[in-house]
Amino acid sequence: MARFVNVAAGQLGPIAKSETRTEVVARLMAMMRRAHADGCDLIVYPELALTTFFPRWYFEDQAEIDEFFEREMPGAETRRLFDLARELGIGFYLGYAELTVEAGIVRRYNTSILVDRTGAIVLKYRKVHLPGHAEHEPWRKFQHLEKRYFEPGAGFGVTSAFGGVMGMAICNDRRWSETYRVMGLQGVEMVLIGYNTPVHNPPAPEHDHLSLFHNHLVMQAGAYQNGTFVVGVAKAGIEEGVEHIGGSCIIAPSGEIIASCTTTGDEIAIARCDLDLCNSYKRTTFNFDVHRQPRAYGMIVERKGVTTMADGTPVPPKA
Ligand code: CDT
Repeated sequence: MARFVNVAAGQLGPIAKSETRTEVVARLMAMMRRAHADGCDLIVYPELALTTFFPRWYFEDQAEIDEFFEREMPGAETRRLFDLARELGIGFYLGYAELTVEAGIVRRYNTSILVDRTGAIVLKYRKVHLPGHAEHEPWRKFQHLEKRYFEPGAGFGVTSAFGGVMGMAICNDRRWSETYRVMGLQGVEMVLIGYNTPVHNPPAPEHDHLSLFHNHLVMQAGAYQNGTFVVGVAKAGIEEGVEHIGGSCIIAPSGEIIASCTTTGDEIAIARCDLDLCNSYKRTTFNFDVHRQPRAYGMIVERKGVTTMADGTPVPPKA
């Protein structure tokens, strides 16, 4: 029997620093209603979808930073989203900043959750690849302080939901082939990814004109090489003076983009995904059990990175 998931990429336009959680949740709910009216089973929202992308600023006051974090999920403002999901019978992926206390220690993560049609959280993921830098770098036009404000998560789990095997990643994770492969080895059939990607990369401005190309390149490769759907969803547009790419899209296991957003505002793009399309890739070209050679890949986990350039000079630590 065919297994279809009707999925919506729920792209957000910019969120101002002054915008309240209540206002943002109202935007998310409006998109959820639209996705449901269009017959969707699941809507995917961006990374850090409840606030502006605050790691662009250096804050000294921890209390000011913690204003951007959720202490419970659902919390007072987000409960309405869960209630609507349950009422409509639609699931969602939501990215947010998570503050939690583990064994008496405060921990902060860049997190996403997958919520099923009953409003239950069925999977939680904490961003592994935190980009940017940890120290104040005022020379930049804007900063990227994820390494200061979050700690990395532990890994990439998957779960059975929506009739298939679902996995999650967050923004910078999508640039790393390991992200998809670890989930591919667990049989993932749909990888959900929210992102906030500035067009301008201060340490490498020569890449700026390629930012949309790279966005699609990495997600299309991840989909094809692992025989999985990928749903990539942006917070787009000019947010607090910083331009972010859109380019939200749904990618088939063939690597082809089958639906995409065309604006940089609040917009949904929808695709009817036949999860059984994954099988022809997983059973042939990317039949891991038949073709992979783990003996040859030891360095992937043994070595973290290259410390010396081809000419013998140290790799400069640019973030
Ligand atoms: N949010 C996030 O992870 N953004 C990064 C910007 C890095 S600049 C190349 C991203 O990978 O899109």
